[in-house]
Amino acid sequence: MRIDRLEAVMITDSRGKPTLETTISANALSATASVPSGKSTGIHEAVELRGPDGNVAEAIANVNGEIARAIVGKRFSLDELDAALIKLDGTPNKSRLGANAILSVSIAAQRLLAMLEDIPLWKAIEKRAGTTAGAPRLFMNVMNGGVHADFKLPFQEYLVVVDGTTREAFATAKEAFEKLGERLDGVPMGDEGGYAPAFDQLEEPFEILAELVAQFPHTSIAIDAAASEFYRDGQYHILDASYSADDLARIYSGLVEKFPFHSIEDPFDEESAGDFTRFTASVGEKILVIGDDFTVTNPDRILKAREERAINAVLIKPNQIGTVKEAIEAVRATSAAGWKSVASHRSGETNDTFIADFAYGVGAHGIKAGGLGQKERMEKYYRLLAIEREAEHK
Ligand code: 2PG
Ligand code: MG
Repeated sequence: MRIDRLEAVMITDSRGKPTLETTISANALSATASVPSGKSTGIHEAVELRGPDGNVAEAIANVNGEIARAIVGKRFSLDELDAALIKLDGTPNKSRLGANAILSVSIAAQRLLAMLEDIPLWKAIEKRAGTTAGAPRLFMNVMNGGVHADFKLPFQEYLVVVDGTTREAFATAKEAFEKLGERLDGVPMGDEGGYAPAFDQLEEPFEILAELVAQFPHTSIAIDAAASEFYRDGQYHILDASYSADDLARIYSGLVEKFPFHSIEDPFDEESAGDFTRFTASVGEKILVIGDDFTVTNPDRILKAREERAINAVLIKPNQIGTVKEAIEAVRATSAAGWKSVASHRSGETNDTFIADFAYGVGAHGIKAGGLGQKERMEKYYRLLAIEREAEHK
């Protein structure tokens, strides 16, 4: 496609923080994309360009200036465009132009090409990635803790995992979410649209979740520990106590024995590969051990994790790496290791639903799109439901 126009503007995300929305045009058609923002970010993530007060003025100026000058009026395939953006930035972590600036262009272009080809976005992603599309399991974050809720709960996310068609899975997840709401009446919402209760016993949220999922078929539970956030001076700090990695592994193993677990994400600090490896060797037959901050959607880091046999599933967040091309490569590296991919939103979200099309298009094992208490999260579920209808009528 030959790009005719490119323009970024500032919008605000679900936390009220600024982010960018970029519109790209070709052949009298336009597509828009906006990018999310994480709070528990991995240290090896691509760099989100922000000013000291969190503004994205420079990232917007980079899209409207340098990037527009480099791509408007020229013809690109999607992979050529992403490669050109990576080259133009010239840094290993996209710190010069900003991964937020680059990703907004990369996603908008992917969306525009699907429009030009008159196919659904998920279909265009399936074609580009060479994958088999299909409905992801829903990993719905029903209780928010960690940095997403002032550590009222020690782990960052307590999720209900539901298998099945999106229609069935969403109906189940919604009913479970509402049931939990009756129990946690009056409890505030956390960053990802789930409940943010405070319990002082580690097992209490798991007892509630186990009781909840026992009422529904095809359900299990999961956590994102986001352990880097409570790791200091070689110790893991949970509910006023501190634990070594071995102690923490024993805690997780005890929970996995007792409750119907599907997965644990980032069980240890992002730099503690050896602890991941030992833990995966001991529980990897039973549950998924998912890397997020540990792998940061980076194909090289996924390859390294494969050599170390550190995990057996990978969280895929396009904004951790900065282009759709590299996010697809991360999915490929994950599959090549024989591992599962779970596509994920960020804790600061917009109404953009790209991640739903991405998850469906690459046939991801699951998707994390948050709780039902926030519009930005609901949009992803509505899009998944629409995709399923599109796929049925093709
Ligand atoms: C995570 C994410 C998304 P954040 O850790 O998996 O749920 O949180 O966007 O804050 O990194
Ligand atoms: Mg995570």
